[in-house]
Amino acid sequence: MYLANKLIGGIVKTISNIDPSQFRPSDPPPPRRPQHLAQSNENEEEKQFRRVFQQLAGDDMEVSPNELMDILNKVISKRKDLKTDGFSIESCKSMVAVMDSDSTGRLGFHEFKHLWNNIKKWQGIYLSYDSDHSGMIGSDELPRAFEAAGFPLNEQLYKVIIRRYSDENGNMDFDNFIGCLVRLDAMCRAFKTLDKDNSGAIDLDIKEWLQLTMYS
Ligand SMILES: [Ca+2]
Ligand SMILES: [Ca+2]
Ligand SMILES: [Ca+2]
Repeated sequence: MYLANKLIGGIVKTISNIDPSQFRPSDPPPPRRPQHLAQSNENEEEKQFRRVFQQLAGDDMEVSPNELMDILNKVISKRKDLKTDGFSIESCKSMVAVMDSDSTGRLGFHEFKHLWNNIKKWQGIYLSYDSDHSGMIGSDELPRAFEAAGFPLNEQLYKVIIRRYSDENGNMDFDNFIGCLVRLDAMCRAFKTLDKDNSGAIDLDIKEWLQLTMYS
């Protein structure tokens, strides 16, 4: 714990104030489109992705948290440049929950594609901000990685994130990094939607608050 505190104290970049207008959450997952309409407008890349998706999703044509966990763990087990102890079912449930725009409890093609593209984007950031090539994002690498992902936070919030998502040495592995960003991204997007006048503050009653926090 002493070591972790020392490392956390070593974060160099400090932004004194958080400005939500600087957050760049990803676009919301698209609403469900009629299948025939969606398919006829697809380009070659989308068609190819759809074929892969059909194999992954099985007969119901939707990806469940368990299927998502299998896919992600299969893909990352082949990578030697990023450390991970594997995606847990809890983190996959949370990822499905925040991407499930039509509330089926699973990810349809467009929801899955949206999540997949975000994971690809964040994987690129993970690799380029792992400056010492340790395969993990250390507490000194974290602020710039999160800033690059569109979330310039302050020192206090980085500490909270490190306590929640990093190990006792202040290192965040790949599945924790993705799990954290999926959640942060969803919360910031929800905030922006609720902050209609862009004041940087929102007014919630208990029901809205619980909906927002229990959702992810
Ligand atoms: Ca992990
Ligand atoms: Ca769905
Ligand atoms: Ca590193």
